[in-house]
Amino acid sequence: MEPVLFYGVPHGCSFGSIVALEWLGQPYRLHRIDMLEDSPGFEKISPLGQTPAMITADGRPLTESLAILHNIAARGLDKGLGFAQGSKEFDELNWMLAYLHTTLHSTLGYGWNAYKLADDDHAGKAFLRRLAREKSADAFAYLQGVLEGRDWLVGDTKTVADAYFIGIARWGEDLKLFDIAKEFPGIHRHMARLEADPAVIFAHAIEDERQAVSAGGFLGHIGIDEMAPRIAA
Ligand SMILES: N[C@@H](CCC(=O)N[C@@H](CS)C(=O)NCC(=O)O)C(=O)O
Repeated sequence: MEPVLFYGVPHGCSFGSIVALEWLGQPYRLHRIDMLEDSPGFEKISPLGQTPAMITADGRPLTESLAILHNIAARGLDKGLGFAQGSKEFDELNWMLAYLHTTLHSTLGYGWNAYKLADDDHAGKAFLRRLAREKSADAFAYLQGVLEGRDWLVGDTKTVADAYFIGIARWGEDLKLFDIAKEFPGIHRHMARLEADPAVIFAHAIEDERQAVSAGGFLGHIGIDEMAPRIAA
């Protein structure tokens, strides 16, 4: 059976997994999780209630972006989405994914955490936003250096790292921390290249519930009850 990806709105990091699935071009379905609402039953697939989560083709729940992206990359070696484990290129891809998650995602995460504080905790919010700006400025600056003279984050083709990047780099402006075009033109250039990609246009349309044109793999959304028989015991 085709895998199912659970993606989160608004603007979850699961965006990258949707893009990667589109690049892969193999059949898949989606399930939408509104992160601002309760999602009964989702805890059976993602115990922490976080997206992305996947039900693999053989019915196993799989959480964590990096695990899901590596699952997709392993099925897309022929397309250059990932590399054979043990190769230099695989190490580079793994390094970049880890950097994007543990540094860029984490530092921007301080900004999201500011929204979890009480409305009147102005000092707490200001502290978290300052931390987010300072730390993620360093993270963006480093990444901009990596991108210098390159078209893609790793190797000579787009990989799952580029897919993950475009889902989280947008937070710099979502959180009103930066004017990316002015402050990080190299990051802006890479974002603009990816924003023109049909898979990224598709993922935006899915998040925004607009008409979405798939490269062919998307078989539609599926309800959580419909999935129950497909999940391995
Ligand atoms: N370590 C997880 C983190 C995923 C994560 O932070 N997901 C966010 C959206 S970007 C989420 O689901 N937030 C809702 C929540 O934590 O309740 C991963 O890399 O997949």
